[in-house]
Amino acid sequence: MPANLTPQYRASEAKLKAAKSADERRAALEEMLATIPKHKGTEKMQADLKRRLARARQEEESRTAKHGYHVHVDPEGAAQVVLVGPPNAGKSSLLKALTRAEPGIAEYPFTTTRPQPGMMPYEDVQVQLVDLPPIAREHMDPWMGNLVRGADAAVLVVDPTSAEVPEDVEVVRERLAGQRVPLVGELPEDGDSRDTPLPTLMVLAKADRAREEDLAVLEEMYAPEYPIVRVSVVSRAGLESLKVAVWRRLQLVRVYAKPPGKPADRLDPFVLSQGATVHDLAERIHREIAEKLAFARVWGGKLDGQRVAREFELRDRDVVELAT
Ligand SMILES: Nc1nc2c(ncn2[C@@H]2O[C@H](COP(=O)(O)OP(=O)(O)OP(=O)(O)O)[C@@H](O)[C@H]2O)c(=O)[nH]1
Ligand SMILES: [Mg+2]
Repeated sequence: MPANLTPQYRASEAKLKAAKSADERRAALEEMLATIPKHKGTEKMQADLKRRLARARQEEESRTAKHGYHVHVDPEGAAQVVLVGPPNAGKSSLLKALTRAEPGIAEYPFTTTRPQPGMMPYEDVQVQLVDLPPIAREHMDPWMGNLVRGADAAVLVVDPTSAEVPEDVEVVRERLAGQRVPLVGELPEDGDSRDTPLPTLMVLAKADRAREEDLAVLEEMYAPEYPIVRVSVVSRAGLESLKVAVWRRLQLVRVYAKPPGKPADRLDPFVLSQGATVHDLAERIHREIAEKLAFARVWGGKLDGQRVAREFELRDRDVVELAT
C-alpha cells in the first residue's frame, strides 16, 4: 500500500535533516509522528518513528543532565506568568491573542519547543506571559522545572473538547510537583520548605468548540482548587476576564508616586506585592529616601492626602507622596 505522505510530513522530514541539536531532532521527530498519515500503509514507518523518538528523547535528557543546560527568560514588566499544560491545549494561541508575539500554532501536539515570551497589557501595566512546550507523560523538557520555578504565577491551559483533561491535569501537576513547583490555588501556610508553590489559574480553552456540559463539569471539578476562566481565541470571549483574573492571581498593587507640590506620575506605577508598606515603596525608589522617610501622604479610598505612617499598607491605585 502506498504511504501517500503529505507535504506537511515532508516538511517535518526536512526539519529533521536540518536539525542541529538534540532538541531540534526530537521536535522534528515529534512533528513527523504527528503528521504522518495514520493508515496500514504507514504502520511500519510509525513504529520506526516512535522508536527513534524515544531514543531522541533519551538523548536529549541525558545531554541536558550532563551539561546542566539552562533555558531562561529575562523577566520584564510587572510580573512573569508561565503558560503550562498538556500538548495542543491552546497555550500558544492564547499567547498570540493576548500579546504581540507570533508563536507557532498547529493542530498537532508538541508544536512549541522553546519558551516564547510576550507582553500582555493590563490597564496601565504590562505582564510578561511565557508560552512553554507542553508537559506530557512521555516528555517534559528538562529545563522546564527551573524556568517555571522562577515565574510569579502559572496559567494552566486545558482543552475541554478532549476527554482526557483529568489525566492531563494530573500529569502536568505531578511532573511539576516532581520538580518542586506544585501548582496551587492558595499559597499553603506550612508547605515543604523545598517547594516553590506557584499560584495558578486554570483556563478552559477553545470554549467556542466545547460542549456546555463539558465546560460545566470541569468547572465543578476544578473550581474548588483554582480560579477558572473559559476562553476562546476564535470568538475572543473570556480574554478580558482572563486578564483581570491573571492580575488578581498575582496579588500585586500599583501605586503612583507624587513628588511634593507636583501631580502624581500616573503613567508609570510602581508595582509591589500586596501587603507592601509606604516604607517598602520608599526602598524601591531609593535606599536613601527610605532611610530619611518621615511620613507620607496618601490619596485613595477614603484618604485624601492625609498623613500616614511608614508602616501604612498600600492599596492598588493609591497615590503616595513621600516626605523626607
Ligand atoms: N476553535 C478553537 N481552536 C483553538 C483555540 N485555541 C487553539 N485552538 C486550536 O488548537 C490547536 C492547538 O493550538 P496551539 O495554540 O498550538 O496549542 P499549544 O497548547 O500551544 O500546543 P503545543 O505547543 O503543541 O503544546 C490549533 O489548531 C489551534 O488553532 C480556540 O479558542 N478555539
Ligand atoms: Mg504551543
